[in-house]
Amino acid sequence: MKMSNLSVGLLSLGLWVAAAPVALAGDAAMDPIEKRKEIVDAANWKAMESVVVELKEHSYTPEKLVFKAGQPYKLSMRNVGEKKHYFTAPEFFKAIATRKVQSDKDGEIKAPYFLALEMMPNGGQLDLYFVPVLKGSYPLYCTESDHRQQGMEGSVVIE
Ligand SMILES: [Cu+2]
Repeated sequence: MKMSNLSVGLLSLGLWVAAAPVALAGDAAMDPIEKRKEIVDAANWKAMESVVVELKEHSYTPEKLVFKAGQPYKLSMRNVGEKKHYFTAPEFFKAIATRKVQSDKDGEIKAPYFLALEMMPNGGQLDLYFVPVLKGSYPLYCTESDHRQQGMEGSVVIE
């Protein structure tokens, strides 16, 4: 009885070890939320780097954001324009472990991931705290009105 339990235990362990590298290399959308929480909890937030992106009619500055996988970041998104603007980047949001989004005045939201963030005109700002996980280049665009057609798009790269 004990031998058989041991065998089953070793077999399970063997399967888990074999499966782990596959899971790490897997698709972002398939990563369990618990894994993202572990990444956020394990990150050294004292070594966090701050990056600012400004939104206005009709552009992102800079239009290409580059982050290093595994490095914790605060990305401050500032709307310096006179219309509202979106930071829409669903594939990027799926490729990161999100800690929270914070507004200095209004509080913070903790969620496993976002699809789009909207900043109000004339100084609206949201800060995204995250750890980049999956390397790649992801599209960024504004879903407000015809802004994307007017050229309001960019990219977010994790390297
Ligand atoms: Cu816009």
